[in-house]
Amino acid sequence: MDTGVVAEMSLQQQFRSEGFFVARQLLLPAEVKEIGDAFTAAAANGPVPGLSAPVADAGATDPLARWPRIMHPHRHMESPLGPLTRRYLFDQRVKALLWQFLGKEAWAVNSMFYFKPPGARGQELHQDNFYLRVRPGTCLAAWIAIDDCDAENGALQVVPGSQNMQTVCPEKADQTRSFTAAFVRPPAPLKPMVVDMQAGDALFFNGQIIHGSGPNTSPHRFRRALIFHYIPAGSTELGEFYSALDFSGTAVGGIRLAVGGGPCGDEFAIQGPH
Ligand SMILES: O=C(O)CCC(=O)C(=O)O
Repeated sequence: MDTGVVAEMSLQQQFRSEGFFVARQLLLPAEVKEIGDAFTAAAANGPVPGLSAPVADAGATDPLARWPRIMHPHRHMESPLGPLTRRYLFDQRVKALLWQFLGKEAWAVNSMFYFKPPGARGQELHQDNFYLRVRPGTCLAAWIAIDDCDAENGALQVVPGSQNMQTVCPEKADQTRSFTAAFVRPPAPLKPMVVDMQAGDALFFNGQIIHGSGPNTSPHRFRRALIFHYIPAGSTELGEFYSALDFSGTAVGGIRLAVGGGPCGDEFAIQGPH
């Protein structure tokens, strides 16, 4: 067996056993800058009509009222953000890693951009497949850091050991710390771990692992991230709000609508099905 095959097998085994993997410097600095500049310019005058998802409970002084997340930019080919997002959603480097993690092709189902400005609330611990409802198996996220991130500016956290948990019904989150309402309490003795990342790093994680982020407590630093969700090719069920594209950008038909899906992370004033 040649060493390349050994390396690939160990990456798949590592992802399957740990449920997450950080691909350091997956994107080049110029690519990160292009993405960050494009989304920031699009929102230069405030939320982008049709793309930004207003945070329902954000008062006028909440930084998320000014910088809400952008949902599904890949669907908006009328905006410069559409083609740009698709370029990275279907990027060959991402595709190659997904193939190694899944052992098969992936289909893309979601894209989001988070600005997370200074003072913004985070997104409490949750499991993605609670929202995406993929069957059989689960979904997979690619979370690409557009700024360096750490505990101060609200980096992503994962709970090692939770990667094979069933999807559980969440408790209520602390609304002063999280703009989304669900909280999945890690079972003892598991604890969240902050994943320090540099701009251009990509964190891949499965849809069962508990993850989320704390508030951005930094006075000046944004914590921007481009986030994609994928499902294994051949998935037969997917929640509402999502639709699948293969890596050529062609819509995949025949996937049943799962019961109880919704946007990833219901907000406080929008009550989800649970
Ligand atoms: O970026 C964040 O703060 C949270 C993102 C997240 O949890 C997700 O995309 O599922």
